[in-house]
Amino acid sequence: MFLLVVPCFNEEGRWDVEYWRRMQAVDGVSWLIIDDGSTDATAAVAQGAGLSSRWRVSSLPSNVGKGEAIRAGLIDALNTADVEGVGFMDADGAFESDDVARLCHIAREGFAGEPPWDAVWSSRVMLSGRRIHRSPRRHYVGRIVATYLSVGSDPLPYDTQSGLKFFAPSETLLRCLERPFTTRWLFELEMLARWQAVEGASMRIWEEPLHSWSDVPGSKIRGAEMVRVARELAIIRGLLARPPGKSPRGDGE
Ligand SMILES: Nc1nc2c(ncn2[C@@H]2O[C@H](COP(=O)(O)OP(=O)(O)OP(=O)(O)O)[C@@H](O)[C@H]2O)c(=O)[nH]1
Ligand SMILES: [Mg+2]
Repeated sequence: MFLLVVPCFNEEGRWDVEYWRRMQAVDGVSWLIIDDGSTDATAAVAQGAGLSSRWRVSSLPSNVGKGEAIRAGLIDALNTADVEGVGFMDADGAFESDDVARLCHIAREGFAGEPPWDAVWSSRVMLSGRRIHRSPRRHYVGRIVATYLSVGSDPLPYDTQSGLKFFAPSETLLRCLERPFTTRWLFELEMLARWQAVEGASMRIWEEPLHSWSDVPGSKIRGAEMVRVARELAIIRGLLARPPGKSPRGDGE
């Protein structure tokens, strides 16, 4: 069974009952909805949406931010019996159930492969024939940020900020989640830096292009949160910086 954490902050307005019905029909996936101190009726709509025992809602007393809500959810998921994989997915309806099922399948095989993958991350790549509806502005901002972070660090996945990711349960993953994240929005990158520190090697990530993704209106990253993201970018760049003299291949060139 895979356990996916869904961070929610004031998602009442974007909640789509039919969408969550489709998600709950995905085989082998259980859901842990984390209501992060919402001030609207998110908790109630999420509670009402559960169709089986594979759906759980947990409410945090106050808003701690996406990274911390996911950290709490992943720790909870890793302590749940019979999990073969954990992960998280945005609550805004951007991902389709077919992709969730497909990536779950890839993760299931990859986590058991030889050598095993540590994680499967979705990627919003506008390949021909896919339905990736992302505003050009957000796409180009994303590319600039990715380039900024990759200069001077080891290679990063193409799309580090896509909100659907799976991880194989492991002691290393638990250790990466032990301490609170410094960042709210770039915690996945903090996880990569922690992984490197714990394992002495990069997280082995299989990145899989999505078939569908849509930019759902009502983004929470606006105004002051934009300023916070800019600050977090500088923090992350420091965390990911390669020690001087070390090439991405580690041969000192
Ligand atoms: N736990 C928690 N989750 C949050 C918070 N703010 C936003 N989220 C969740 O984070 C996810 C992504 O938020 P969005 O507002 O869709 O972010 P976005 O700017 O549209 O990002 P993309 O969808 O990746 O383009 C959603 O599941 C939100 O509910 C928060 O303060 N706490
Ligand atoms: Mg969104």
